[in-house]
Amino acid sequence: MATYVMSDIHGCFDEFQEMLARISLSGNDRLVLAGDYIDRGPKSREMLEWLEECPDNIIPIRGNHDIEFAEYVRLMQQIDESCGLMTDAVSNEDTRVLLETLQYLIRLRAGISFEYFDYYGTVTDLIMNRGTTLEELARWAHMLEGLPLFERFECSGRDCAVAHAGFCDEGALKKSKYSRLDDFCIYAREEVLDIGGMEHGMVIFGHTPTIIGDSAYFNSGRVFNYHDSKKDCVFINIDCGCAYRRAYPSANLACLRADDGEVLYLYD
Ligand SMILES: [Mn+2]
Repeated sequence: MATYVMSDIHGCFDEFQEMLARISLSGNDRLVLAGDYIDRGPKSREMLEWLEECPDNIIPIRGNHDIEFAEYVRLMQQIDESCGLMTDAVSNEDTRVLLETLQYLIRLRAGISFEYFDYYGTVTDLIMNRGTTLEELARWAHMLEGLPLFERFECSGRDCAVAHAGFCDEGALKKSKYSRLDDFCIYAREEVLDIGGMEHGMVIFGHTPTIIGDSAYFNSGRVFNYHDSKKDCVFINIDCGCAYRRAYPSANLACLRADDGEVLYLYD
């Protein structure tokens, strides 16, 4: 039995499927997905549909894009109610009207701060180009809101945590700018290396792609690995920026086997 970890698929559904085929995950293996399933790449819908149906040995956890998507859907539902639109949730036509109403309110700056609504255009694309209904959006929002923030397990003698952006002990959280562990797990950047981790631990995360030149995690689209000898904690950033491949040819999709640290890359 092996435990694999992937992160930041960001709508790169075909690449994800190809990696799944390559590792030929058996029923005894586990695959932990460290969040950010949607946005940027072309196939958010396929990714969401796959997540809904995925078997029990797949453990998806929550990323910032996933929770923000759910918030956009909740905002649409609020507008539906407060404007008395009576949207037929199974009608794409009605869902379009609801979206257009919300977009109109945003242009009017009608009292609510909406400016980041659908920042990546995924909700709009799903509705306008992929026939998506409010019912489907609400179902996906519910699913994403229910995902855990981290997965913790014992791995080759280490206390291992997989979380979207990083992980830290409750005690160390006070030293960060985040008041809740939830936010640290989803949004933290470079503070993960200073504040995060645990004694004899291993933190596997994504969120900051290793293709970004000025980041502490830069590693030319390869997995970033760091051992903090004081804490004896290993930090592994597996977000190799797959969804950025057009702009960054070194971007990649990585799959880590946590048991022995072996990394499989989609592109050589
Ligand atoms: Mn992220």
